[in-house]
This record gives sequence, C-alpha cells and structure tokens, in this order.
Amino acid sequence: MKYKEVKIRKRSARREMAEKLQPGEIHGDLSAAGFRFGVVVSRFNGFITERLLAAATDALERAGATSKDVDVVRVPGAFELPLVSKKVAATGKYDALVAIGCVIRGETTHYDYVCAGDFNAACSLAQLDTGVPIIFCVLTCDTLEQAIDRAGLKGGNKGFEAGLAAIEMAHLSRKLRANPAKLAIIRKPRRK
Ligand code: INI
Repeated sequence: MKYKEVKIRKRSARREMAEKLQPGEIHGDLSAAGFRFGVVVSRFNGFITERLLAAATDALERAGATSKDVDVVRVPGAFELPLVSKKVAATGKYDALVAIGCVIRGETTHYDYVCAGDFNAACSLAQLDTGVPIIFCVLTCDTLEQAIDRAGLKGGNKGFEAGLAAIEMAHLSRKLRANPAKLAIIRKPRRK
C-alpha cells in the first residue's frame, strides 16, 4: 500500500470516529417545579419593568412554579440591582434570580452615570460570588419606543426569555453542584 493511500485511510478512519462520538450532554430542563426564584425589579421606568416582570413570572408559572416559589423584591433603579441581587442571592433561599431594569438614554447625562456604574459587570460578579445564577434582564435603550418593542411588542418580551433562562440555569446549577468532599481534597494544603 502506498504511503499516500495509508494517509488517506487513516484520515477517513479518524473522521468516522469523530462522527460516531456521542458526547454526554449536560443541560438545564425547562420545568420550574421544585425550584425557588427571586425577581429583583427596578421601579424606575416602571411602565416597562412591570411588563418585563409580568412576562418573567408568566414564564415561571407556565413552567410549573407556584406563588410560594417566587418572591419579588423592588429597588429604586437599575443602579441598585447588583447590590440587592447579591444580598437576595446570599440568603441561600433561591435557585436563581432575575434582575429586571430598564435604562433609557434621556436628554440629561444621568443615563451615562447610571451605566458607568456598570451594573452588568456587578451582577456578573454577584453571581460568581454567591454561586446563584442571576439572569440579567436590563434593557438599555436609546428611546422609549425601543424599550416598548422589547417589553412585549415587536421584539417579543425579554422578561419571558429571562424567566426561561432562570429555570434553565436553576436546573443546570443543581446538576453541577460541587461535591464538598471533592472540593476539600482540592483545597488541601500541600505537604512540605
Ligand atoms: N434608573 C433606571 O433604572 N433607568 C434609568 O434610565 C435611569 N436614568 O436614566 O436616570 C435610572 N436612574 C436612577 C438610578 O438607577 C438610581 O436609582 C438613582 O441614581 C439612585 O441611586
């Protein structure tokens, strides 16, 4: 057998193996039963945030959550979302949170100051610190029309998507829960 032919056969065998490989898959289901959710909602731009909240709780309810499984916590504005979300997550009562807000660029520069607080990064940090998934459902829009589109009109409702994401992440987190015994081994100090 010629060298070139051997090479081609090897390559096609490798490709065949790759095609046959059926990797195990870990994913979050979309059933909310047996989980607890916290929804932190900003009062600012309430016309929008209330619609996002209604859609998020609708998603949770349709997936099997009951009233006792969902708590709503209200904050003044988007700027307050990270701190309060972190505090709510740290209670250990919830499997996932949804942080809801709406920032609209207005005529003043206040929008820029609110965004400069980088509540997106702060919410990310809060979920990494607490280990509780925090779904970021903050609309950042140039106009009220854009916000309305994303809160139930042309752009669908981002609150509903956030509710579904919270359910999926609650499942996934439970599946990937760390084994304390294994963590203790990893953290064991090295012998000198
Ligand atoms: N809060 C919002 O949630 N959205 C906005 O568009 C907004 N703007 O543009 O001012 C806003 N400001 C309030 C801010 O979030 C705080 O609540 C306030 O600054 C007190 O800390």
